Amino acid sequence: MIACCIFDLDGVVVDTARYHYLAWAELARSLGFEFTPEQGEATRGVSRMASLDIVLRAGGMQGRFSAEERERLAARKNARYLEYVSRMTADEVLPGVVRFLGELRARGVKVVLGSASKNAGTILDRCALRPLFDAVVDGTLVTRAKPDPEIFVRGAELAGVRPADCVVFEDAAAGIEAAARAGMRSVGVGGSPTLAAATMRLRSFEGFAFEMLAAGVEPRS
Ligand code: B16
Ligand code: MG
Repeated sequence: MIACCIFDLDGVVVDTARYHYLAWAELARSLGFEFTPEQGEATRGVSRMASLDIVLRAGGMQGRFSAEERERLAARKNARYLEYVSRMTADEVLPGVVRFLGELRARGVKVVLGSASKNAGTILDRCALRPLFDAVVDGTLVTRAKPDPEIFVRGAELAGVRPADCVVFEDAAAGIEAAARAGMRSVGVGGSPTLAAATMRLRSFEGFAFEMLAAGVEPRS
């Protein structure tokens, strides 16, 4: 039975990865090196401080900064990121998402957000998505990042649903692993080859319906 669907935010509901990338690339440039889009892929689904480590490693600058300096660098990136987020609109919600979330709720399936981002609430409000969710678990509520299952376990608790009755939608391999460790099924969204371990795979929510999820039918694309 499927009683609850838990959605990652970046890469599943909205494409904020490009804003994360732009903000990290600007920070890298200010430190004197280029951070390429390919290198940016490794920050997908990864926490803010772990992403900073990826950026600094790409510039050969790991170990150069104190804990305080690292906090300041991350805060600078986040301020820039929030400038991009403040210009987001509901048009940036990925295709088919709003319809699918509405379909779930009409069937009495709980809809929960499970994102590593500390800015998830701001993004939901910018994109007028908050009323579509029964519960929100974000980076401000958990201490352990994916692939730890904490985010999803907390989401199931808030929804009052057993992990075995939850399905997680994720675009990052760490999130698919977190779902498995939480005892949940998973849907890998977006077509990355790193999502092979997911229970099923989906390119986009366009044309995707609850019956297909319940039957485990992957859309042809
Ligand atoms: P913040 P998700 C993740 O969102 C992003 O994919 C990742 O790039 C980012 O570093 C992380 O959130 C933390 O975000 O700096 O806003 O707290 O995919 O878990 O929704
Ligand atoms: Mg994601």
